[in-house]
Amino acid sequence: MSLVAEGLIEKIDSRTARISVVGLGYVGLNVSLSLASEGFEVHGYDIDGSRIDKLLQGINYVQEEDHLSGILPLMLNTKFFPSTDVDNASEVGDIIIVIVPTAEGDIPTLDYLEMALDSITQNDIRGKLIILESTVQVGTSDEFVKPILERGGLKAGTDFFLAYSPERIDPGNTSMRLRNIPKVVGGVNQVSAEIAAKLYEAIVNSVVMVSSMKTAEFVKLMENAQRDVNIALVNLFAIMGEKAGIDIEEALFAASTKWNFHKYHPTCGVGGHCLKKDPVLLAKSFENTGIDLTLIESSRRINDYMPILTAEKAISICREHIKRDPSSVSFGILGLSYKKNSSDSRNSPALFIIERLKERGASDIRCYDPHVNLTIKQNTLKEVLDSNIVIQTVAHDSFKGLLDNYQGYVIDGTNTLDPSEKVIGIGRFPLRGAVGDNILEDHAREEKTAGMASSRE
Ligand code: SAJ
Repeated sequence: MSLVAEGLIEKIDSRTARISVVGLGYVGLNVSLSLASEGFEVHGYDIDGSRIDKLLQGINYVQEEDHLSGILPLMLNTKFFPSTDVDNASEVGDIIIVIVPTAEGDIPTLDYLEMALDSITQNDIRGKLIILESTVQVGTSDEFVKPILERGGLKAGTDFFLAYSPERIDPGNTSMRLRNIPKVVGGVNQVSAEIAAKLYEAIVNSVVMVSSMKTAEFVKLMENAQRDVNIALVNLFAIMGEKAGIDIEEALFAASTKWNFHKYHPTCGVGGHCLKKDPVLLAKSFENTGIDLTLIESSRRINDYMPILTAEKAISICREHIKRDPSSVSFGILGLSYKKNSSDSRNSPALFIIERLKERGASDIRCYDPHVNLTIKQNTLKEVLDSNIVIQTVAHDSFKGLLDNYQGYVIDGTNTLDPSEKVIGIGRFPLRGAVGDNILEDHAREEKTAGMASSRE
């Protein structure tokens, strides 16, 4: 190992290495404050001045990561120094971690990454370690990042060190924090990976080194593509159940008694930032290779269809049961975020359901979600419960029991309510007694187990 590399390792061991983190979203802020809490001097950079202003006032703007609110004031201006002056990142830091967005909405873009790299190359990066955490197509670190950093004639792996380590933070997941989520790390060469691993060992319980940056990039995209495809498969099972008059939750409950059946739940849609984008990035990584990517692409189509299917259930209730045109029926949307107990509304199924209802003539659509401060106008809970049809799109803990006395029709986009003549789920039918009761307990037990399993990691 070169003297320079040994010097960096020593600085990490002695906590004298100065760290620059470029990009202070929920991941960058988590990484910055974790490193600062471990004694490193961390300079956090973001081009968004309002974020820096908030941080300088000790305000944590990441609602889901409220545990950071207690840490920020303790670290501010002692170990954590927020700034908008990104061009300074590589002047100040021995190690620069780049965690900037790689999508505009759902559209992949490297514009922010290029801006960050242009700032980093304003200064001499010799002897420094640069780590990319943002989710990117396979090959981006080698074919996009490395050439930009080598522009001045430097050689990655010897003049400076370069690694890739995918972020895995799940905002709001209190049982899985940065420390207990294994961190995958790949380097442009072995020594780069070793230095990056040494840094992460200070803030995570386990580091998983892989043999290259593209392997680490591939791991991240695999994780989310696998999840998206599995959710699509269970949604397909639910659509089959609708056709055959088979209750999907009863069938899933029975199937999951097989030792290696992995259970997912059909819902009104797959929202969020990760699962919409990452499978697309994986497919784009292998387009023009001749590989048949239909599985990934058709899974996205199935998951994108679920909000349509949910909205159409409400439309058919208007026609077949209420016997009124959708334009003269009121719809209540219970839930605007994309997953349980989250305030994040990115790609929420609710938004696509509302869009479809409007396309089908609905005009009286009322929304309520106390977790979400969306720009779209929200109504009161009472107004939603006064609707002719309620569509529950997410199973917030705070929604438990809200519909117990509701007399109208319910479309249960969460499959957590007991189905009946007036409570229509996704691939659900009124059940015989026993199995129905077990299913709800099963949901709760499964979520608890999942939480416990992950906290054991
Ligand atoms: N969903 C279903 N059925 C399921 C599971 C999820 O319809 O069986 C829906 C959810 O309702 C939500 C969407 O899919 O709308 C995404 O849910 P998610 O639990 O995958 O949550 P995300 O999108 O926040 O995924 C993140 C990812 N984390 C990172 O990329 C670092 C993902 O890899 C994690 O597996 C996931 O959190 C998690 O496990 O919580």
